[in-house]
Amino acid sequence: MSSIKEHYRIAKNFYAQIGINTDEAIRRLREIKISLQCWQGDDVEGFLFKENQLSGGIQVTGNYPGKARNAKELREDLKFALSLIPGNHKVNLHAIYADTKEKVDLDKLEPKHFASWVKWAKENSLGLDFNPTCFSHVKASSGFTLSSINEEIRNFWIKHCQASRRIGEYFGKELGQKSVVNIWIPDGFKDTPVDRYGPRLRLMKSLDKIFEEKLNEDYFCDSLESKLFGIGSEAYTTGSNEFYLGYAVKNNKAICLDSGHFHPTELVSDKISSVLLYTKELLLHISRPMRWDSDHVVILDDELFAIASSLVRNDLVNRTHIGLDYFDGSINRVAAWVIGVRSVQKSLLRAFLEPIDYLKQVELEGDYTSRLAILNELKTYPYGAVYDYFCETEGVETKMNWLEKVKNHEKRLER
Ligand code: RNT
Ligand code: ZN
Repeated sequence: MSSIKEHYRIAKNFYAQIGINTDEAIRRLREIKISLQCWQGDDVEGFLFKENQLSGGIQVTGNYPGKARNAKELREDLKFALSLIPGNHKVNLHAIYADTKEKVDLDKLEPKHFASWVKWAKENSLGLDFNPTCFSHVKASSGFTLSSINEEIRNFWIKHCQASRRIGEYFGKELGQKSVVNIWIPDGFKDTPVDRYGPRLRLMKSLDKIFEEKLNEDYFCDSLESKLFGIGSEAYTTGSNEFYLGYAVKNNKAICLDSGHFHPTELVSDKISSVLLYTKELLLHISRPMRWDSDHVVILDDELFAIASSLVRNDLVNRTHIGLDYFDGSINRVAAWVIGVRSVQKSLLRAFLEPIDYLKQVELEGDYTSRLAILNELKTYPYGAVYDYFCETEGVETKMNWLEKVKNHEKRLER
């Protein structure tokens, strides 16, 4: 028996003693798709406007060699990353990743400009999500897009977002699974504005126009992402949390919670159970903020465990789309994906391995001593052995063995 199997047998016993079936936990984990952000592969450059600087108050630092320079390389890298991750997943595209020889601006994008992505997704049994790119573009140079005072600018971005929804619908139809179309805009003021209401009123009206067109929502879902501040928009963002939460509840849209978009003491893990009381679906942008919305690679930290527990303990997994959102150019970019996705999977697995009904019961009885003691003991239960077994059964490298593959691949890479 391989040591992985042997360790699994022991772990299975550990969990059986607290009434948990590890096979069932693996089965549940296998069903969860995580959306890999394509933009980690090339430092949010995209293919449409290579000459444009990344703007919108987001930033990638680091110049690790080997970043993808075109669609072919980006797909190769994504495919390689996915080969080191167990399960079936999705890829999250931004509009600037359109794969076309045509010189096309964002307001004129059509599904056909993403046909090669769809073909590739089909070949690799992947889902696709989508985002309009409301930054890194001349028409976003004032720092305002959908809430701009300039009607022509607003209309350009409205058209871009309308086009994006059609692309999302096309993805869903072609791939037989829902595509999430997430709108995030960078709009905001560096210094304290006088009029805080006007820009929000304009954003509300822009969104109303974007969502006017009735498309088939079996294939896609609209989602709205708020942000507290960005670089250059420290004093005010038009798209605040309150703004989008109100809009989403009123108009039946999904909310996107990005773990880097709140005050450092405010936690997304505690927002999930409130948001999903009022919206039918949620998108998570799992990120790792360090002192600010720094978009570090997601790792197994307390907040990731708390997010996973929040989804699993409250039975909210089925209404949540899980995506990653970080971009680190200082380490191997394929490794960055692998570390993030495997971490999210492990956090979910640990949550699936909790005796939730029992914990809820002791809580109900007011036995907070047992709650604290058991939760703390569970932290050192052998869920890693269960994850390794999951990897092995899916034909994926276990433990840190995937790293050697990345290193070998890197040596051969001629970029
Ligand atoms: C920016 C938002 C947004 C972007 C991506 C590239 O702070 O998090 O989601 O990171 O769209
Ligand atoms: Zn985000």
